[in-house]
Amino acid sequence: QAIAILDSGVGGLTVVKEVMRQLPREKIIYYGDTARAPYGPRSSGEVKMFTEQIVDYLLQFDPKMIVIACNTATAAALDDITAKMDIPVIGVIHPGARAAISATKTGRVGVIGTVGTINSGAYTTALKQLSPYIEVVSQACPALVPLVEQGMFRSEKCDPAVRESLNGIKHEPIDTLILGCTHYPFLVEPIGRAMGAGVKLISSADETAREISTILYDKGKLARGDETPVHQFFCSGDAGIFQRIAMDWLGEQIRRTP
Ligand code: DGN
Repeated sequence: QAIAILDSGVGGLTVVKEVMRQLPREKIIYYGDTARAPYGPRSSGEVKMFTEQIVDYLLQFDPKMIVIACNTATAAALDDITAKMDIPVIGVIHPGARAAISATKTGRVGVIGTVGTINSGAYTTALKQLSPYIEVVSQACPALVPLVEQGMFRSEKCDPAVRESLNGIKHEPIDTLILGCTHYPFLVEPIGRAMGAGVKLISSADETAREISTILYDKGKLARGDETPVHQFFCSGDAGIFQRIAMDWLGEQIRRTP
């Protein structure tokens, strides 16, 4: 049985990469809704509907758990989907919040994400549940996801756009910044250059992969055996650009099937 992972586009591949590293025996089935990305500016009702459609699609593969590797979809749909399913379903917001709490020394944490994620207040809620006195500043950065979906994340041309997006939060006295959108780890270098060395950047991917491992271990469902799994990737938009980005990011050959 596979782990099903979904996102609005290629962003969830940042979680896939970490799952492949931490759990190399696990088979992954990924769905990127590239035709309908970005989810960030959409209403939470619409994002919830899209997320439910993708989950329904993925259920045909009888996965052992579902990972909503999209912060916007986690904020809009995680609770409702979890309530309906009899397999474990996790999102990326709690893992990201946990990782930030363990990283911050000053208790001042920044969050960047899509308009949907930031407006939902989901990170502030998750952070304050874990540590009530934490100070949180957040900022939506809607210009960043399109750079990644267009495959432009390796280019230094990103720097001005990234710097401009971070202009507000850059002047806040934070020591930790949560990359609260699974697309942003693609831009970790330009984001690091824009924020400067004093700010730790937190991606939810590591902690999400650890949570997957813990859940599967507790359920006795970790993959055993020595076979290298064959992963499957689906996207709703242009398969060529998805394939190029996925091969670049994951460093693996991905073959297209009709
Ligand atoms: N990768 C998604 C997230 O983590 O919120 C959203 C990207 C988007 O669709 N704007």
